[in-house]
Amino acid sequence: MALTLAEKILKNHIVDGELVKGTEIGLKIDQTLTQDATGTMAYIEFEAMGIDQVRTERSVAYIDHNTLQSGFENADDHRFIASCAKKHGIYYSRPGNGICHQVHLERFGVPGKTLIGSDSHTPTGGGIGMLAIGAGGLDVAVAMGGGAYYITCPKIVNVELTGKLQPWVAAKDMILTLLKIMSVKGGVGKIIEYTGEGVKTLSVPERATITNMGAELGATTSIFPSDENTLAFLKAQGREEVYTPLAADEGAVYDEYIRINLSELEPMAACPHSPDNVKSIKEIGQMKIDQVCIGSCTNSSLMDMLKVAYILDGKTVHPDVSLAVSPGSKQVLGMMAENGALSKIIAAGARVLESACGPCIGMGQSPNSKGISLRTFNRNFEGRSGTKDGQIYLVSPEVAAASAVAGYLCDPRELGNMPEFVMPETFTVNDNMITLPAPADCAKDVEILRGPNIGEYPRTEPLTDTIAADCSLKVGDNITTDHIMPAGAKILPLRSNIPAISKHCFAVCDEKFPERALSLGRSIIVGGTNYGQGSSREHAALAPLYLGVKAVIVKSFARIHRQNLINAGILPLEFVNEADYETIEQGDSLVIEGLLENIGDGEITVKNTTRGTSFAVKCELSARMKDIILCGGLLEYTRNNLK
Ligand code: MIC
Ligand code: SF4
Repeated sequence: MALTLAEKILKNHIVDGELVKGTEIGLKIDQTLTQDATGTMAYIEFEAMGIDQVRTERSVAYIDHNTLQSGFENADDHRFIASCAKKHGIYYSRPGNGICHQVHLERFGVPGKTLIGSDSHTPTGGGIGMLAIGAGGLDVAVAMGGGAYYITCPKIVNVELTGKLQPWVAAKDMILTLLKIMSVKGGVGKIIEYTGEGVKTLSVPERATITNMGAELGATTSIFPSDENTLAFLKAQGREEVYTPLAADEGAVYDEYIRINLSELEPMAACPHSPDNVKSIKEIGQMKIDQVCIGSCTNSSLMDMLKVAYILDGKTVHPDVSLAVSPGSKQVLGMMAENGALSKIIAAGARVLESACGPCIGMGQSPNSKGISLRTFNRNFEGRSGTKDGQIYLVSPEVAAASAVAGYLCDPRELGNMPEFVMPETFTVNDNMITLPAPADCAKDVEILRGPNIGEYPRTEPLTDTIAADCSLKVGDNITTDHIMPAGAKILPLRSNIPAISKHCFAVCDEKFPERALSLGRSIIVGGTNYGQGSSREHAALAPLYLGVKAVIVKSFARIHRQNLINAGILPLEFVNEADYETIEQGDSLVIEGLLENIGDGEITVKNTTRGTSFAVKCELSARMKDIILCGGLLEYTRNNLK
């Protein structure tokens, strides 16, 4: 039977279940990555599992998120992760070496392999034909220990690309266009697979921009074939030996088809506060801007930076605009220094930042009040920039640089002819910021360096047959993990300390929530559709767990967050009739009975004793997930199964 590329890789890695869409499958994971904001928890969890050495082909720990060291916390976390990496057989990418996804693509990714990462943008690896999936820290810890990673066998959407991007129109405009078509929930339960004549017109960095932002569609992952462009990229990285050509079989059948003609695309922007609120630059018009930020794992490759340098060359950033540039990796920054691009960017007045996530995760560069900020990033959720009323627009590097000079949102096609930007035949390779782990026979002597801010995994309990608790919070549709567990420079240093970070849970929606939940002891959250979209941060489940949340009842969930709730032993319940959402008010007392018998496939009745009403919810779980929930979460489940 003719297979799609994603199906081929799934088939090569399936260790549990069968390739039947909608059923749960377990995959063998070849590579893992962690970053520092999710990494400390992942290593605390790995330690709790009691495994000495990772059992993957390659596991890498990156430091890229929490690089602003305004207290001891982040530096302690970096030291902790470095020592765990050394002890357990993990490569360690030091702070300054770059953003995990950019560096992983450059130095470690292998076409046809599986990768899971404790970061939702792990699908960036799909740019070189990897099956790369974002997951919670605990799932990554289990995979590091050699355990399978479980997903619902996804539908496969074929995006057929034809034509070629016109001058000054970018890969970013393609993925923004797809977001406009599919929305932030259009990809849930799906893999997006790119095919067609247009594919070969896109370089690996361009493909990686597209697979990176596939995360915003809610997709399980996105993937491009591995072809001569992949070979050229790997060769330029001195890694051609890992290349294998990969593509879908002729006649492969997909679940959905979308066609995009690259030649017809134009510069686009995602308007506040959602990546799918996409309009063309023309439609938005000449809007005055306050800030421009160029970088992030979506758009910080050397190619992106060369374009920015070309646009800024000989110009000055507009006096009313602050321009920040963060190249994606030490390799990118180093090569920009070598080829003169960096000095052009500096001369124009850009504020050059270290190679890290930086402003993308609110680590500095928050815009002014009501400030309009153009960013080449992937998320513009409310408050994520660190300024509550900041107005964030997501654009291509071309739009960003041209607008930084103009002082208003402008179409880069106004710049006239575009020179051909070519990827260098060789990248400058210097892996001196990647520390190798200790040899396995010396590993037991490596001491784990734990700072005082590094806590423990919160206590979990086995599921009880009845949950009687009040609704401590009712929220609407498309709640992001940035609402549930905000990030930013002030809160991120608390990622290793669940009691402390829990004080900020839902701060964007309701600052009183943590206090209220704690005083209730146990409670239930009610939400709308696509609840938990965005980041993979398991803190969005661990903080509610610590605050006593026993169940979350919503219209629908985002994939990674639902899994994180299950992993934390919190019941993910969905309304059978969405209209019942309207019958509940915050503060209502709810009683859920018969759980032990009915979770898995049955309908469960929830009584609202405040209003004297009742409604049905469902909790579809595979047998394995049911066992996880019954024993109080994945950590307990893994411990039990290791015995
Ligand atoms: C993000 O972009 O939201 C993050 C920060 O990279 C997260 C991970 C985290 O919260 O640490 C993600 O995308 O998973
Ligand atoms: Fe870092 Fe932003 Fe990418 Fe998340 S989206 S990994 S914060 S650069």
